[in-house]
Amino acid sequence: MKLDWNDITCDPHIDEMEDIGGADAMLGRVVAQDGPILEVVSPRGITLARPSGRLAYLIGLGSQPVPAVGDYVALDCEHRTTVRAIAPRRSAFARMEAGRRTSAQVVCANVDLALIVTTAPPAAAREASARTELRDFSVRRIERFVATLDPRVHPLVVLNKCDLIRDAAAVRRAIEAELPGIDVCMVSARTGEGVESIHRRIPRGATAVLVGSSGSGKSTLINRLTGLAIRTSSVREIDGRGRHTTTGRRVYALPEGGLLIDTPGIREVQLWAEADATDRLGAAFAEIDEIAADCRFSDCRHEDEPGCAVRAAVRSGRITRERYLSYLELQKEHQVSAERREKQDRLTARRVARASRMRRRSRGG
Ligand SMILES: Nc1nc2c(ncn2[C@@H]2O[C@H](COP(=O)(O)OP(=O)(O)O)[C@@H](O)[C@H]2O)c(=O)[nH]1
Ligand SMILES: [Mg+2]
Ligand SMILES: [Zn+2]
Repeated sequence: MKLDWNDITCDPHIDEMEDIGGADAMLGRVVAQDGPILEVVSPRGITLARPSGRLAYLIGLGSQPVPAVGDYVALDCEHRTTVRAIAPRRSAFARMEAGRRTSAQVVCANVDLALIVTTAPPAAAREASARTELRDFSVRRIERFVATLDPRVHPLVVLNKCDLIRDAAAVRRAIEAELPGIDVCMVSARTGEGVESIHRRIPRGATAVLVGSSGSGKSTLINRLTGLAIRTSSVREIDGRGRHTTTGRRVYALPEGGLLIDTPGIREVQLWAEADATDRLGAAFAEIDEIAADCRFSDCRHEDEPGCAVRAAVRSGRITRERYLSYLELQKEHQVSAERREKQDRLTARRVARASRMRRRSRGG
C-alpha cells in the first residue's frame, strides 16, 4: 500500500494540528527517517525535508524535540524541503540513548498502540527441534516492556510462530494468568493465522508501532499485515552480508486504513520511562494495583510500610513472589528514570535561559 495524505487525515487528532507554523505553512507527517533526513507526506505528496535553521537551533538547545517518525510538522509552503515547526505530541515512544545515561531518544511519536512481538513459549513447542525458534519468549521481559511504555500508548502482546506450538488455547490461558490485564494476540506470521485479530486492533485513523527482538518475526509480520515484501532474516542471510538491510524507521499503510511504524534495531529493554510512569506500572501489574487500594497508606511503596496489603497478598500466595519482585525492581527503575528526566529538564531550562540572555545582550539591550 502506497502512503498518501488520505491515510493521514483520518487521524481523529489532526484538527488539533491545524495552526502550527503560521498561515503560510502546510501540515505534514513524518513517515520515514534515516538520520537527519525526514520523509514527509503532505497534501502535495511525499517530500524529503530537514529542519529550518531556526528550528535546528531550538532543537540544539533542547527546547524543541528532535523530529521523529509519526510527528506532525509544519512545512514551509514555498520550500517544502524545510520543516518549520513540530506539533505537540499526543504520545511518544522513547528509549535510552545509546551511551548516554541522562537523555532519551524518541523513536516515534503520536502512536496509539504498541505491538510487542515475541514468540510463543518454547515449553509449548510441538517438536523439540522448534524450541530454539521460540527462545525469545520471556514473561519478565514482556512485563518490563509494558511497564516502561508511555501510559498513552496501549500495549498489545503479539505471540508469533504459533504454528510451532500445540494447544494454543492452553498457552493463552497460562499467559493471561501470568500477566493479568494484558492484551494478547496469538498469531503465525508464516501461515497468517490470527493476524486478523491484529488488523482489528489498528482501525483507520490509528497508528501502531511494532517492536521486538530480532528474529521474533517482525518483518514477516509486516509483510503479512501490509501485503508488501520487505526483507526477512533468511533473505538477509542469503545476501551474505550478515547485517541488517533496513535501519531507518518507516510508516506503512495497512489495507484497512491504519498505520504501522517499523523500528528496526530497537531493543525493547532499553526503553525510557515516560511521564506518569506509575500509572503504567499499575497497568502492567493490574492485580497488584487492585490490592494496593487496601494498603494503609495511599502512597505505600509496598516495601516495609505497616499495613501493606500487597505484602500480605504475597504471603498468602494471592500475588506470586516473582511478580512482586519484578514490580519492586521496575518501581525503582521508574524512580531513577524520573530523577534523570527532571535533571535533564533543569539543564534544558538553564540552557534556554542562557541563550536568551546572550541574544538580548548581542542586541545591545
Ligand atoms: N515457524 C514460523 N517461523 C516464522 C514466523 N514468523 C517468522 N518466522 C521466521 O523467523 C525468522 C525471522 O523472521 P523475521 O521476520 O526476519 O524476524 P525479524 O528479525 O523480527 O524481522 C525467519 O526465518 C522467518 O521465516 C512464524 O509465524 N512461524
Ligand atoms: Mg526484520
Ligand atoms: Zn502496600
